[in-house]
Amino acid sequence: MRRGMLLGAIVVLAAVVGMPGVASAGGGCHGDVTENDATGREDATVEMVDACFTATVTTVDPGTPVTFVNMDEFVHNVGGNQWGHFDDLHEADTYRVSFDEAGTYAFACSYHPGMTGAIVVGDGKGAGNGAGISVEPFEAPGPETVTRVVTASGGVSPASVAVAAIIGGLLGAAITVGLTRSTSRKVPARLREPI
Ligand SMILES: [Cu+2]
Repeated sequence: MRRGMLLGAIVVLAAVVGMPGVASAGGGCHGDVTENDATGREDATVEMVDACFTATVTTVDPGTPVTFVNMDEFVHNVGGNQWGHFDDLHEADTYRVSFDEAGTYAFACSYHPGMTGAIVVGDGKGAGNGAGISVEPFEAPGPETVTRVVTASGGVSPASVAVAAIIGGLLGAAITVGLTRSTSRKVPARLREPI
């Protein structure tokens, strides 16, 4: 009974955390909610399969490392609240994180609608944010072990990457100009006078 209510709250929480993103054609998670009780285990794995986090909800003890692994041929990411791996995870890429404090840690992939989930740590009662996690440095597997293929049916299209790069470049230029201007305003006038 209480577990059912908790699960409902988690799904709502995950939906709130979910960000609008690039939806691939026919993409998104349309599967049922799945659960994995990994309490008492030394580690847990959340697979990204068919644009779904599987299991949707994984329960672990505090401090248990959780490995996210992308089983799809297209990219995903793991966006949490002050934690996560927001860069693209390609096929076979993994992201490992340990949740040190009890809480409900919701997450979502920004590319795929409905691709949400949560890690319930301990009794699930806690802030559930990045203040209580430890992350191992991300290392992409070498090219000899992974064939990275972004298919037309999933992931980011080259066009959207190009648009994002242009927008990023413009933003960077605008910030640089802004910083330069604000810096020049801070210099006393007498120092800017020719000697
Ligand atoms: Cu995704």
